Amino acid sequence: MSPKYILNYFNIQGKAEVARLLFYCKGVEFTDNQINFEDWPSQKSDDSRFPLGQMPTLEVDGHVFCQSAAINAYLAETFGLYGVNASNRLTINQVIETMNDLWSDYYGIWKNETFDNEQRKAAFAELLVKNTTKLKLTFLESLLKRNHDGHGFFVGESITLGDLVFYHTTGMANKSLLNGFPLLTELNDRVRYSPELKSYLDSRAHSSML
Ligand SMILES: N[C@@H](CCC(=O)N[C@@H](CS)C(=O)NCC(=O)O)C(=O)O
Repeated sequence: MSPKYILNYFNIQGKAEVARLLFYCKGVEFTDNQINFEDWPSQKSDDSRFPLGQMPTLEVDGHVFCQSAAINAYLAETFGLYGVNASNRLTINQVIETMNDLWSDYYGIWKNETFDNEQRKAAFAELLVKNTTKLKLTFLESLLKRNHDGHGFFVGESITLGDLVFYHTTGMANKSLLNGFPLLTELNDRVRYSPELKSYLDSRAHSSML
């Protein structure tokens, strides 16, 4: 029998969305406990559910776990969505780390309070054409190309954690991030319209960020 899973997070995509995608991808039942920002202060100090005073947390049959990357890796491994060997996991982890680096550049601009709207727009535009951004995307496309010449997923025959992190992170960033990278663009669509995720993504209501 499948354990009883409860995923606690704000009602945004943020740091819990990859875990949600893992559940939907595998069709595993879970409680998606979305907490409003207004309700959070009164719950934050409940250390039986939030040992670090933060979310996401995952409850598995009443046992509580923190840290989104650890939760994602655990669910992916449990659901068979973390590749079939160390070499697959090496590829998946390279995807995850590269997306983390890309995202931290992007998020750094987003949360820079010294920028007004025009300056923020200009900084995003600059980031999109920066050599270091292109280098990361070129690297990801080269990883993708090693499997089915880039017309499938990062590893194996179906979606894994690497594809989900890629899809989720590019979805939070500007669409034009992938301009000039046709294989990565196709991968995004492959995940978006996959039979496993299509109906969830069609009806997804919570926004990507604050
Ligand atoms: N390293 C943690 C960071 C968790 C984190 O920063 N959570 C934020 C939301 S994304 C949070 O709970 N903020 C509310 C608070 O700290 O009171 C993870 O990846 O899970």
